Amino acid sequence: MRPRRALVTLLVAGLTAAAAVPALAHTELVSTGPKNGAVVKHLPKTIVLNLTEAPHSADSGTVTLNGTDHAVKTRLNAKNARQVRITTKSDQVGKYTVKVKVTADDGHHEVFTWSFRVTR
Ligand SMILES: [Cu+2]
Repeated sequence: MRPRRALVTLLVAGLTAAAAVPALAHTELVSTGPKNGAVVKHLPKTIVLNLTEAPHSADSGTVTLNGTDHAVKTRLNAKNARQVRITTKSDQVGKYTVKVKVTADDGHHEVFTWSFRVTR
């Protein structure tokens, strides 16, 4: 009987430790606007990235077309800290690649990349 009691104690300790982890969270991708692979008629004035957890900071964002960055400003949405917003300039046709760097609450640097196309 003694070994079994020891095992149960270890399991309870393990569960308690695991439950404490999400306080400082890594963040994961929920969705982007436009979506990866989307075809749209105009470069949106604002491009968004939605995450599972509010990051500590949105560090940079680029919206690249043929080597030129069309991003103006990258920041966290003041009304929704899980959303990164990138304002853009100079609507042109072509394939854009978006790259967003954030620092999660757990201190990890994370990079999200996707692309979409503008045709008309
Ligand atoms: Cu992490």
